[in-house]
Amino acid sequence: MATERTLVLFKPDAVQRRLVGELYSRFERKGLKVVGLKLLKVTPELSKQHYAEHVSKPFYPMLEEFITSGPIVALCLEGPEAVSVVRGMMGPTNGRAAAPGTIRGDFGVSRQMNLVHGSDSTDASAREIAIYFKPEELVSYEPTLSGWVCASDEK
Ligand code: IDP
Ligand code: MG
Repeated sequence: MATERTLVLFKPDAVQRRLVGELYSRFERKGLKVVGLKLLKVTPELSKQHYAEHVSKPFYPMLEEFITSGPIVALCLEGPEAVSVVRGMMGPTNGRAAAPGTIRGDFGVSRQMNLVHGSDSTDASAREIAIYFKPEELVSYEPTLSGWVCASDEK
């Protein structure tokens, strides 16, 4: 089992709707370790870097307008298979199609304003974490409760 790091963003809609505490709490309760955390505003340049795969798509101008429209919270989360665990907690892109119990299913009805970003592969997470965090901004530590989160052969 691989311990992975993944990039999570609470998008401007999550911050403006005052859902940051709620969303942070979900990842905390899941047992994922927060190793990086910051509040920032995404610039158009940063948006193009992050969403490089989408820049040429018809929806990109609206996506850039949205993601740069207010502060976001960026997190680097760590845990066993963290990339797919987080994607599962988020639900599919469109909040209208996302199942109850997922973040997008519980809090949203939009395809664009879907509250969270999560890396979709370990290649993507490595690239995206480096966009949002300097190496020294990521904190290594052993949480006191880690022995109660999963067995030693799952770490
Ligand atoms: P994901 O966030 O579930 O990985 P992607 O397809 O990578 O979804 O799209 C990135 C983001 O772009 C989505 O989270 C959403 O905010 C926005 N987006 C995706 N598809 C559309 C669309 O068809 N119209 C408007 N916005 C979209
Ligand atoms: Mg994506």
